[in-house]
Amino acid sequence: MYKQIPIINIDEIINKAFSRSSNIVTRKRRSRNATFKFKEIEKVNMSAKIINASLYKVLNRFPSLIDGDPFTLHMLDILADSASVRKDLLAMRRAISSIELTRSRIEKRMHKVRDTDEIAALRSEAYGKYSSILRSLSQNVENINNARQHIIEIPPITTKDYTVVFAGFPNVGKTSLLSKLTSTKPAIAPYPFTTTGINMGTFTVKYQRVYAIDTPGLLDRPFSDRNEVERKAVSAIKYLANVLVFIFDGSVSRGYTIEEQYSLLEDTKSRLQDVPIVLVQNKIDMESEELDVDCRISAKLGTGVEEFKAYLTDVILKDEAFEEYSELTFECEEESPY
Ligand SMILES: Nc1nc2c(ncn2[C@@H]2O[C@H](COP(=O)(O)OP(=O)(O)O)[C@@H](O)[C@H]2O)c(=O)[nH]1
Ligand SMILES: [Mg+2]
Repeated sequence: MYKQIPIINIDEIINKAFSRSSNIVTRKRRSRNATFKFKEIEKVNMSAKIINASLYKVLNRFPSLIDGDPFTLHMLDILADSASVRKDLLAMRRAISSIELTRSRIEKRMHKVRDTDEIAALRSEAYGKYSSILRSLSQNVENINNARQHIIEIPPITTKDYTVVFAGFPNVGKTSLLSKLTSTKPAIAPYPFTTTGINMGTFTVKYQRVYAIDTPGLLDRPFSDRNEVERKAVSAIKYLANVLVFIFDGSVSRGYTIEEQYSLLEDTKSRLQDVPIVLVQNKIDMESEELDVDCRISAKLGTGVEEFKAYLTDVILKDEAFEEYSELTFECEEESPY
């Protein structure tokens, strides 16, 4: 989602601005001096325009640090020093204003001058000032480029997306069930804290897109066993989760005791905001202990999967947050039926 943020290269911006503006053509017939003056003024204007457009391209594609998405901002806070990124972006805005101010002042002076040498000198003064304004940004640019590296790793999902989060110990069948639930093959989205990324699929409830995510290595372990980075990664998921699907394995082959699994459930619940929870017992095709849950399934054989989908859909439809979300997205559905 943020991949379109360009990498800033000051030399490139300067070269582009000055070389393109040197190709100005004019068809209007003027005296030689007037043509010269016209072109020099155009160079001053056009190069400023090119420079500022390049800077705006970065600013506009950066997540807004004022009213941006809470999940994205939380991620940015974890991954980079967002307070300093804010300052760097502000410095860029100031540079844009300085360039524009310089341009308008020098343009005015150029209009008053006739002597071609003086005009050329003013044009070169403008170029010099533009360059030095840009060069004074070099530290900010370096910081912004570094922050960009982190930002492009943020999964393309936001707080506004209604999201079902899968949790449970490793091997209980989270990924198996996720792929049964979603209409599209789950994609692996990058998640900077895990080497594996997160599994992300979508399905539809009442014409609305719902995301389902499985976070390998994160919501599958007691919180106390997690390192600092993983804790932060979990804290970011809090902003996404609308429903928690917790999967138990009660089969004889289970790697964890039932008590451990309930304790992980409590642990996971306490890390998320107050969201509806669906308890699922998987692997009932194997000899297993019957647990007190909402759905008993075999993701492998498909037993109970349709019932699980119906149950989950019902939970989602009863969720006030989903109603609000539907109202929010109703007008901006991407796929038009026409
Ligand atoms: N017998 C049986 N095996 C299952 C079932 N669901 C998943 N598995 C197997 O359990 C293993 C772990 O499943 P996976 O979905 O990767 O678990 P995750 O680690 O929680 O994502 C895989 O070998 C699956 O084939 C089930 O309902 N019955
Ligand atoms: Mg998995």
